Order: sequence, then C-alpha cells, then structure tokens
Amino acid sequence: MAETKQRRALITGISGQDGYYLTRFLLERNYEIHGIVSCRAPGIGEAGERLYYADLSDGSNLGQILDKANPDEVYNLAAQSHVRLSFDLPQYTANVTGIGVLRMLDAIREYQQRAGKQVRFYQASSSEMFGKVVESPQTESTPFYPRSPYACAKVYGYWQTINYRESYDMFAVNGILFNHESPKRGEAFVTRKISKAVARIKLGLQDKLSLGNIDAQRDWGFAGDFVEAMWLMLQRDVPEDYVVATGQVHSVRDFLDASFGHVGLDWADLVETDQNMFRPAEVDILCGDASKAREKLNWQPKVSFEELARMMVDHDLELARQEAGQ
Ligand code: F7E
Repeated sequence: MAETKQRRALITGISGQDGYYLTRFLLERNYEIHGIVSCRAPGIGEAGERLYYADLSDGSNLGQILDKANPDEVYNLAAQSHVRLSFDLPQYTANVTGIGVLRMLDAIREYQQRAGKQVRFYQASSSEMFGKVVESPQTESTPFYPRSPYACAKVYGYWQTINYRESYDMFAVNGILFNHESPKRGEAFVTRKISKAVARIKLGLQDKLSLGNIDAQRDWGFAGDFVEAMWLMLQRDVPEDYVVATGQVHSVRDFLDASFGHVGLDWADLVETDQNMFRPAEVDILCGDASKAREKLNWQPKVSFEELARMMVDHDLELARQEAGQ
C-alpha cells in the first residue's frame, strides 16, 4: 500500500486559543505542525510543534520560516485581536491585524515560486467586520460596516486575501468566524473574564466583577468546534469564503446567568458596570447564518451555549482551587 505523505501546517498565532485547538486537531490527522510565536523563544512546543519567532508587524523573516517549514497549509491566526484595545492602539492594530495579512500573502506568493508548489492559505476573518449590521442574520454576502480599528483592519485583510486569490490564482480563503470561546480564551475577553470571576468569587478569592456593556449580544460557539471548519475549508477543491457560527444569539447577561447559575450564585449583587469598559463605538448584536458551511463543508457546531459556560467555569474552578491552595 502506498504511504501517504505527511502534510505540514504552519500556524501563525499558535500560542493563542485557536492555535491550541487547531494544533491538536491537526496532530490527530497526522500533520507535522510548525508555528509562529511573537513572544517567546523558538524551539519545540508542548505538543511537539516546531516554533519560530516572528511578528506580523515585520515581514523580514517570513520567507525563511516558510522555507524551513515547507508547509502545505498556512493558517493565519495571528492578530492584535482585542477590540477594546484596538481603540487605544489603532496604528499597531492596523499594522499587525491588517497589513500583517498582506505580508504573509506576499511571503507565500514568493515561496510558492521558489518551492514550485501551491500552498493553501486560511485567513482568520471576523464577524466584527459586520459591525453595525445591515441585515440579520449575517451571511457571506452581507455588506461590512466595521465599528473599530480592529474590524477595519480585518476588513483590509479579508479583501487582500480575495485579491491574492483572484490576482495570483492562490488557494486563499476567509473563514468569517463569529465569537468562539473555551477554557483557553484570553482573560481579557468577556466570557473568560466572567468564568474566571465566577470561580474566584465562589472560592472567596474575589468580591465583585466589573464589566462594560452587558446588553451586548453575540453568537457564541466553542473554539474546539470552530477550528474544524478552518481545516475543512482548505480541503475543498475550490477556494471560497465561509461564515462559521452557531446561529444562536445570547447577551452578556445570559452568559452571566449561565455561569453564575452553574455554581448556585445570583450575579445581581456581584456585578457592577464600569463606564471605562464601554467602547467608543459598540457592536450591539451579531448573529451568523452558517448554512453554506453546513451544506458545503458538512460542518456544524456540537457544544451548546450552556455547555460552553459550564465547561469554562469548571476549568476556572480548578484553577481557583489551586490558587486557594485547596
Ligand atoms: O466582547 C462586551 C463587549 O471582548 C464581547 C474577539 O475575539 O470576537 C471577539 O470580539 C462583548 C462586547 O469579544 C466587557 O463590549 C461587556 O460587546 O469578548 P469580547 P468581541 O469584542 O465580540 C470577535 C469575533 C473577534 O474577532 C475578536 O478578535 O462583551 N463586554 N463587558 C465586555 N467585553 C470585554 N472584553 N470586557 C468586559 O468587561
């Protein structure tokens, strides 16, 4: 029987939440994993992935990394991804989250010529591009109305991905992913901020939780489900863009109910709102229609909103117990 060649994937932003889940998903499919990290020394990661030091704000070594990694697939997950912070660091965000995509696409185009092979490129596009939504639910054909420097940068990266696909015949796709969370979510994002606080309040390590706009509504899914859709997009014959979402909308209040409720606490007296945490322009509500992903990729989410909240709180309870020395 002919042996199938082991495929190689290069993941930017591999140290983030999606990098964690995607690495494990691809390892199960026998990929060799190479990852780009921006804040620690290169070497071997905990799952055996090979790591390189680079930053999408500086394209100088991307070509060398591509030569070493020799990838069949590149997943561009790196970004300054915090929406609130992008108002404080708009130029940095435009550089990394926007022009960083262009740097990667250019490096891949040149690498393809050097190596004489085609690379499949995934761009982590975002539901934030829909911003002040012009229709609901949002599909692949819904016009964008970005409401933050982050979202503007993502729109730029989205169009460059399409531009390189159409100009240079590259296999480059956008996954337009709605919010996706997990126990690996960064602590500055609202779901993880809440699950961590629930656990610490429950164990007496914290008294209160300060939040911004708790009326905001999002379509929240589980990151472990969403990385599968990224991979499926790159396995198709034709490169196309896809919305990835659950189609279910919940408010921050709903997440408070589910997560505080899970440990038997009422959040009403424990949560306060802080005007400093409101954004200069807010995205009030997002709801995705993932019909195309369902039909063409045969993809669907598995973890429900309530399961997600419980999973995150249970994980943070374990961390809080360690912190409390229990
Ligand atoms: O905010 C509100 C906040 O920061 C969700 C990123 O991964 O998903 C994420 O962007 C909502 C917003 O996520 C707090 O105003 C209230 O309306 O968890 P978040 P995000 O801004 O939706 C998209 C798809 C991305 O692409 C982004 O990279 O919650 N909110 N109080 C708060 N948000 C935060 N962070 N902290 C609060 O205290």
